[in-house]
Amino acid sequence: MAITGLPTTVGDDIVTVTPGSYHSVDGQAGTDKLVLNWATLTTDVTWRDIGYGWWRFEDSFSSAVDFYAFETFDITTGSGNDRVGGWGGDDRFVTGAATIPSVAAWARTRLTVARAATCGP
Ligand SMILES: [Ca+2]
Repeated sequence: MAITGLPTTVGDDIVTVTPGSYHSVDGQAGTDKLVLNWATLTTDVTWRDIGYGWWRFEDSFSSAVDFYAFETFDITTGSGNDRVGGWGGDDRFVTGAATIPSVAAWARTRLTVARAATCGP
């Protein structure tokens, strides 16, 4: 299944996304976690602000998720040159080659980088 954890509620939700599909999900109220199990991807995963409080993780090829009102992230990406982030919550990132923005903002982040990592703006 490409996405699990739906429908979201006003309580705490965990939504998990796997590769090969596009989804749009609103976490609603509560403390919600978005899980990306994208370890098999060989493409570059990025994230960006798409407006009105919505953000998107995508690989610009086969997989994307638009999300709103998620507080924490558990992100696993593949062998691409990925650039991902969160809000400084209790997140987990497992990447291949990674660029991790803003070191100071990551004091509470548990970071696991499988191979090369670069810290920068
Ligand atoms: Ca929720």
